[in-house]
Formats: sequence, structure tokens, C-alpha cells
Amino acid sequence: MARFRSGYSGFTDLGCRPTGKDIVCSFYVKPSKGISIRGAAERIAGESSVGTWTEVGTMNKGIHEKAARVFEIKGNWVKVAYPGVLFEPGNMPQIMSSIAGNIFGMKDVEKLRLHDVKWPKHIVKSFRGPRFGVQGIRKMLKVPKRPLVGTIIKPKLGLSHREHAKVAYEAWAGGCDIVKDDENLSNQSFNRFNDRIRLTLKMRDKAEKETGEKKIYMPNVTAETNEMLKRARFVKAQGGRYIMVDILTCGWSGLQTLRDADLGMVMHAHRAGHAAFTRGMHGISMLVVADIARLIGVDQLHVGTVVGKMEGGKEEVMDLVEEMEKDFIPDKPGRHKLSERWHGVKPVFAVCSGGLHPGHVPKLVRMLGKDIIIQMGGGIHGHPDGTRAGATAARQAVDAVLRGQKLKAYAKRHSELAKAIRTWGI
Ligand code: CAP
Ligand code: MG
Repeated sequence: MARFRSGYSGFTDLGCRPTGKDIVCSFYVKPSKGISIRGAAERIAGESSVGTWTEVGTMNKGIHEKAARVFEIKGNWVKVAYPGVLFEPGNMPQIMSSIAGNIFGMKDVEKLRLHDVKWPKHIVKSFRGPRFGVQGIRKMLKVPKRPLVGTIIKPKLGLSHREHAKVAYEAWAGGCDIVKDDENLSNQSFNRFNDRIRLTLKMRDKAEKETGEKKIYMPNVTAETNEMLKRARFVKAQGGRYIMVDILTCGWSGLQTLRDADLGMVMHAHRAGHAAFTRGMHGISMLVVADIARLIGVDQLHVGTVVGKMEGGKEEVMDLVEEMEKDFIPDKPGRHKLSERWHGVKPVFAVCSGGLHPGHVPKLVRMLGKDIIIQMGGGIHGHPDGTRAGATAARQAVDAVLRGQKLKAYAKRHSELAKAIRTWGI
């Protein structure tokens, strides 16, 4: 058998151009001491495709031709093209086990961040994508333009299902479009899932009748996959139109199963746990996480706020909003200059949440536009006059921005907003 150079050499072809079938990854690479950037890049391309640390007699020319190829090295930025044949279309766990698997643990790499991925059309089309997307949600809620206003029931755990439903009613009656469960609420002894869904949906219907507005409840179905399906079906049977899922803790496989069940409900993606690997320069960027969520088919995704309590700077959050809602992405360092990325996959509603209060609304809209969902938990339930007034203040802040009015001026004639500003500022 001809012996072909394998191990970690022979995975570089600088200047070659990826084909339309390749998955193209952009990595930030900090090699370990004594390893060159090219050496680290080759190890990454080899280990994440067909290679291993030493030559193997079973390697052959045909297999080596399917190898990933490093085609660009600029400083610590490395681009690798992976032949599409290495991947199973529609199988996100397998794709991520390749391009985001062993390589993070290689001794020859001190830091490695999978920063951006260009998904070839046949891979994009092998996933369902969002069922509703931004326009579908706006049509469902009959809210064509303004940012949507949501709240998260607080305290995040501890309320009984009756107390939960009452707080939800107050938030909807005060002006919230959306009320969601918190990321760690599921089916605890103090607040049983089925009881909560039944009663909270009843309160939703009551609030819809009284306000004349469409109202959304997003129950958290996060659980073992079969249980998630059961809970989602229960929500649907009770007249629910939305479900919420913690996409990282339930995993890509669970998320795909939930989406593939195609239950006709809007899927809200919470990203609890993402910062374990999206912060800093070792791990996987939130951009890639967002791509995967859009490919698999969530309709709404938390992207950060810039101004709230969670990390995530202006450029990152703006990039995420662009990635979720646009088809055409301009060239950015570490990203791919592509005229088209999504091949018609519906845009995903960007959700801004975390430490927000009504005073943040003008800055959020200025930075991120109106196609966002603004969620306030403490920033509504912490209002001095309670949840209903907090929800009203949040809507008043949005109304002020849409009317082009300064919050302070608008607050002169809107007491709930005035009290929110006195409590938390602008
Ligand atoms: C916000 C929140 C959300 C975070 C998630 C919380 O509550 O419910 O889970 O926003 O962060 O539990 O903190 P507050 P991200 O409005 O009271 O802060 O959206 O960055 O994933
Ligand atoms: Mg939360």
C-alpha cells in the first residue's frame, strides 16, 4: 500500500479556493510554545478531518484528497476548507464533532476559537430553518413594525403555578406582548408544568379579551428530548402558540428533534450556558451558535443587549443581529466575504434580555433597530408600583421612541415611565 504523508502534515494548500460544497471555518489560533501558526493550523485541519498524530498504513490517496485544507493564514486567523463529503447533511452533532470537536483539546494549541462558519447550500438546505421567522411572528401578533415587549416571570423559581399565572396576567394587562418562563423553570414540585400551562394560558386569553391585543406565553419545555416533545404537545393541546427551550443544555440533537416534530409553534431559543465557551478567545463564538440555531430552525434567539447585565459588546451583538436577520453579510475580520449566506432561510427574531429596564429602550433601538424583542424581568417586576405598572412603563418607553420623543419628555405625561426612570435612570 503506497504510504502517504499523514500525521499532521499535508493539510495546507495556501491560496486554494474553497468549493461551493465545502464547509469553511474561520479559527482564531494561538499555538502552544514551540509550535508555529502553520503547524498548529495543520494539526487543526488534520485532527478535525481525516488525520491523526502519526502516519497510518491505512491512509490512501483517495482519503487524503478528502482532507480539510488550510487555505489562508493571516496572523492568528486561520481559514480551513472542509470537503462537504466529510459531513452528514442534517446531522448537526456530527458536523460539530468534526469542526468543533477534539481540536479544542490538542496540546499543540494553547487557545482556539471557532469564530465563523460558511455553510454550503446543501448543508443549509438539509436543516428545516425557522418555521415562522420575524415576519411570521409579526403576522401572528399583528404587530407589523415596533419592537416586541416581553417579560420573564420573576422570581425565576419559587412561585406557585397560581402566583405565576397571576403575575403573567398583570404583565400582559400592563402592555407586554410576551411573557416567558425563566430558563431554569420546568416542572418543579412548587410549580407543576401542566398546572402552570393550563392556568397561564387562561390568563393569556383573559388579557387578550381585555386589551384587544394578541398575547404570547412562552412555556419552558426544556427536558429530556422525549419529555420535551410531550410537554410541547401538551402546550399545543392547551392552545399555546409558543414554546421556549434552552438550546445549549438540551443539545443540538434535542433541538433538532423538537424542530423536526414540526408542531406549528414558535420556538424561542434561550442560550443559558453559552458563555461557558463563547466568551474570550477559546471556544466557539456566539455567532456560530446563532448560525446553528437558525439552521436548525428556532424563530427567536437571545443575542445580548450591550447595555444590560450580561457580557457581549456592541460589535458582537450587532453582528449577531445582522447574522440572524440579514441574508447578505459584509466582509469583517475573521469572517467570510459572502454575498449570500442563508439561501432564503427565514430571519430569526433577535431577543435582547438581561438587566434591561425602560430607560434602555432608546439606546437599544438606536443600536439594533426595531426588529428586536426587548425582554425585561427585573426591569418590569421591580417597578415601584408593581408588574402591571412596569409593563406599562416598558411599552411607554417603546411608544416614546417610535414617536421620536425623548423619554424624559414623554414621562412628563406618563407616570409609570416617570417612576421607572426615577428608579433606574436612562
Ligand atoms: C433576564 C433573564 C435572562 C437573561 C439571559 C435572567 O432577567 O431572564 O435569562 O437575560 O441572558 O434570568 O437573567 P432580567 P442572555 O431581565 O431580570 O435580567 O439574554 O444574555 O442570554
Ligand atoms: Mg432568565
